Amino acid sequence: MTEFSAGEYDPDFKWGVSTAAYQTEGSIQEDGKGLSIWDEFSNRPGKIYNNHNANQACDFYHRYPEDLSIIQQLGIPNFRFSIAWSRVLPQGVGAPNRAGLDFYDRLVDSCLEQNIEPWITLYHWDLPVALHRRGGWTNRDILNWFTEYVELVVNHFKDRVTQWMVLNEPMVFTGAGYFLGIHAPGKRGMKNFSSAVHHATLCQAEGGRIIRDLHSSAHIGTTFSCSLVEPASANERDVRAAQRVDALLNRLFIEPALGRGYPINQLPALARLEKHMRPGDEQRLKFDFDFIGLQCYTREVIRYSWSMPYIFARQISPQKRAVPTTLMGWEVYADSMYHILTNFYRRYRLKKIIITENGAAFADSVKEGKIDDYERERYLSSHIHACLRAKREGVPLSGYFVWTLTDNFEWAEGYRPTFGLVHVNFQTQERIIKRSGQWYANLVQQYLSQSQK
Ligand code: IFM
Repeated sequence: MTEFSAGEYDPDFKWGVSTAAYQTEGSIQEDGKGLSIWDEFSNRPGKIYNNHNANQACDFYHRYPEDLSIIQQLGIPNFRFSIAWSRVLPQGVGAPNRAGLDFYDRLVDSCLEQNIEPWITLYHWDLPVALHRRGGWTNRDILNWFTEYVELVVNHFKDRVTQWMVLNEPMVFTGAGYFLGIHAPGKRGMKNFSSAVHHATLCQAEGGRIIRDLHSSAHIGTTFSCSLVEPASANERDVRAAQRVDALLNRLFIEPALGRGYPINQLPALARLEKHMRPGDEQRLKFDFDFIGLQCYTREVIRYSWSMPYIFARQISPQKRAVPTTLMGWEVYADSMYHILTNFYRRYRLKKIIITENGAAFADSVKEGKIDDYERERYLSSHIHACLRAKREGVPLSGYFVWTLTDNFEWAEGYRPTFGLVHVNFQTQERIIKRSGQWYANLVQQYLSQSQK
């Protein structure tokens, strides 16, 4: 059981769990939903581990009452989920789908009835296919499409929802989806990547402005994937290589929002972004978010490599370094969380940070109806301690959300890596709370009851 130090308790600290629409909802064509790029991509042979897809996923579309009652039973006060753009606007723009909005109405209302605060992410990677056909993130018109979508959703929910996040991990959906082609929509190359990056960064700020204009009491954030990046040696070439990777993984999307522009000095290949800039864009990239969501899972150790185009750097894999890893092959290294928090704070003096995701995939086994996932419990405990250590040292950290509530569809990795606090049997859809789920519930209760004293 985690113990906190005296004086550690912050009554406003937000403990939560995070999920995303595509990874959990299923029902990809039910009640008028349009298809998303992920619906299409994951149903193409050879794209996903074992040809899994999320056509049914956790069936959250029908089973959300059960999942919310698990959240309530665990006493977790905050629930982060995303809206599937093509469920509410099947063509991406134009006529809204009443049944899609009804679903999220039921979800939000059930959260509120159970005293669970809903946190909405507007975009967690599931672009409507109809917009992809028109160029998707590579087409600057996405600014207008995104505006229409955000206005619809914010106007619809602003009477009930205060907590908003614009994008989830833009580095991942642009990098994996538009440069490497391993995520939807499977595009590759610098041209696709650089245009997607610039348009996503514009939408990130524009989304913030729209929420602010329509909903004066909203608490507005956006989320970034980030990892501690360290050079493999003190050799200058490795140090420089690590700086380039840091610019790509940790600086690319936050710095323009803060008014610093793209980190081109640190990573010269980003100069390609300038081709997409129009007059006034530098200003439009900025937005003063109320909080920054950081999502940190691991660290990267980097060495110089002449053969990697643009970045001239290569990761030394955790397997090669013989360090402990999760099922994703990511190093387990809790200090990464501490350093990310202190580095981001030192570098940018952010006014408020929330860890909007952290968690781990380990192999679980069900024995006599129980899952004793000690490794996940240790991972979460050490990372939460790293967070609280940074907070004690003055980092304005005001929340922590576990990724994720239930085992779910882990993108190109399918259902193999399980991150959930709750096990899902994907044949029967039966849920079992894991040991780590109960452990997290106890930790949250302990913290909340102490902070109310
Ligand atoms: O499952 C993902 C999530 O969608 C975004 N952040 C990282 C998680 C684990 O890979």
